[in-house]
Amino acid sequence: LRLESELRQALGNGELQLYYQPKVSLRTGRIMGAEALLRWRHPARGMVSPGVFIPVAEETGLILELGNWVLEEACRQLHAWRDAGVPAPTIAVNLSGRQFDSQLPERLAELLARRGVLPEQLMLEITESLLVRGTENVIAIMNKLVAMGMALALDDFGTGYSSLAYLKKFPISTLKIDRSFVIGLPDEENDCAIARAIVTMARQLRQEIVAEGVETPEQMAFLRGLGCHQLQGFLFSPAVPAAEFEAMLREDR
Ligand code: G
Ligand code: G
Ligand code: NA
Ligand code: MN
Repeated sequence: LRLESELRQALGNGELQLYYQPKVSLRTGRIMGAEALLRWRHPARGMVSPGVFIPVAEETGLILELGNWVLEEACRQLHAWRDAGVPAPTIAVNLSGRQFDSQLPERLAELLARRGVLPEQLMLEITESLLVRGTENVIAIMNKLVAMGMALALDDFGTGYSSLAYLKKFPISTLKIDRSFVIGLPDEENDCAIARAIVTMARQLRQEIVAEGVETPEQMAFLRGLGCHQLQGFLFSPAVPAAEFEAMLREDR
């Protein structure tokens, strides 16, 4: 309960910040975009992990306000980068299932127009639980977002109850292989088999494939061998503040 009211205050206090973790092309080594990850700098507790406060926000419904703040902030940043002449990356924002209501497309259209951001610059990361819910309504919302020009990525792939068969049903263009399958590469046979199966089938379904949690050159080499497209992880960079990501972008171009 304390955390909830403190989080509510944090929203207005400027204690929240977006950090950016680069996604790197395996082919060119260049930065293709970044995932925006929430950080909460609490005045007394220090850095509170989203792993702690996102579940609280989801239970209390505060995730709607929090999610709107994240979308607003990502678009504000994209606009600021454009004004500063920084080559525009694609920023991926995590969406909770509860944010996925029928007003989402209109809200996003308004936000993009107000901030002067192209829909192609915003990617939305969703999780498998949304697909399992899989109602006609969810599909209709996804189709609208894609028709507007935004790309949808499926996060933490392989950890939930969906399967590769789901990918046919939903307009998803990017698949993110969960970190838990990347950890054991290339020594754990099971992880290798799972990663290989995901990449092989996803490539045939014309999906862009991003591997998460890449920490070692050996993992990178294995994923390259499989034909994975993009990598994200500590091997390249953790999530960093906007200014630091901007410096990485300038150096990259
Ligand atoms: O950034 P790590 O840095 O600790 O993130 C932990 C978890 O919190 C991840 O599962 C991540 O998807 C989630 N998360 C981080 N930022 C956001 C956000 O803006 N919205 C939602 N819904 N989840 C987020
Ligand atoms: O659930 P989601 O995939 O959105 O969360 C991403 C989480 O993974 C964040 O907590 C982020 O800080 C963390 N992360 C990103 N790259 C790495 C990595 O290379 N190794 C580890 N251990 N964690 C990572
Ligand atoms: Na994510
Ligand atoms: Mn993930």
